[in-house]
Amino acid sequence: MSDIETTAKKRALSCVQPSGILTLGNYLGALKNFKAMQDDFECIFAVADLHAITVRQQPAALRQQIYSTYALFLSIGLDPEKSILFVQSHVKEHAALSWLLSCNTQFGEMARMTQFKDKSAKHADNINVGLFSYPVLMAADILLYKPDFVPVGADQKQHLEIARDIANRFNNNYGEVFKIPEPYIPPLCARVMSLQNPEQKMSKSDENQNAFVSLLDDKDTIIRKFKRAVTDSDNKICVSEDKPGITNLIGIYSAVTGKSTAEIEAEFSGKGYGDFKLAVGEAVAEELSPIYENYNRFISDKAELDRMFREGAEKASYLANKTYKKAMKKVGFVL
Ligand code: AQP
Repeated sequence: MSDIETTAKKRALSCVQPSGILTLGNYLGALKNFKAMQDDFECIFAVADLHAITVRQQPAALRQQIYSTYALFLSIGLDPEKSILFVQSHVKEHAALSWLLSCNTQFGEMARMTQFKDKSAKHADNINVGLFSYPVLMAADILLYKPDFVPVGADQKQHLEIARDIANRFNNNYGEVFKIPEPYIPPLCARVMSLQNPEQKMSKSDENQNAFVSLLDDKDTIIRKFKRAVTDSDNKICVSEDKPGITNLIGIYSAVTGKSTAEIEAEFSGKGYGDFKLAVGEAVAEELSPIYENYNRFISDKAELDRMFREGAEKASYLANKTYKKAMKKVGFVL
């Protein structure tokens, strides 16, 4: 039996797509919390590579991004001794369970998903069936591991809801197989917006490199990107609905320094945007610099990463296979 099955801690699971180099948004909205969660939960973290191909990827770049996402997991402090860290495509049950669940999901449910609408508008030349049904694969990712909790940002609530709906329907039709997971909103969950369009979230696949800070940007690049961040022209540093750019920068500064909004507004009272942007850039660069150093160490040893991939996949497969087999049997397949 794997260690994870023998403890009384609640289980949490989360996946990150290797659809680019992870950003400050992924870090402040997800990874930083994952690190903290490892002590309180039995954690399972996956590099969701199957999801990445809903948008066209260059094969060489995808391969590199799978390694780099996993190396970034390790670099921020996710620990394969404490948590299961694995690559989704290495565990065949994800795609397999997704088929069973697809046959228990309604077309109309998928058509309502806002992410499908957003992504199909962005990639009008490639509105593929995978993009449409990707929440079903996400439901499989979750339900295979019977987690108690799934950490979610505001943008992902709808996907967890659909996973819960699908699980309930399956359990009602065939008998109890899946645990119904609850959302977990981490205490310090920041939503980071694009530096070029603060009405949109920061995304690693944004075509404008200045819109996001990558976890592998060097100090000068980080400071330059913050200098160029789109703001308004009234030069007052405060949180306000009509100042989305400055509000976003205050949120970022608060997340990396731990200072409250009121403290930040007081610190920069009477100062200009130039000073503030530089301070945000420097604080972010300082927060990310150890990650960058760790990353260089992990990424330079691919053989060790391959070994960790295998070990993670073995632990994940043990759990996934049990759930998958149970679901297959309930549906009537002969195993
Ligand atoms: N801007 C963000 N602010 C806060 N949290 C964010 N997350 C992503 N962007 C932000 C959180 O990061 C985790 C992993 O997300 P993902 O990479 O699997 O998918 P995503 O949300 O679609 O991220 P991207 O960067 O926007 O990817 P692309 O560009 O490929 O679509 C999730 O917990 C997410 O909430």
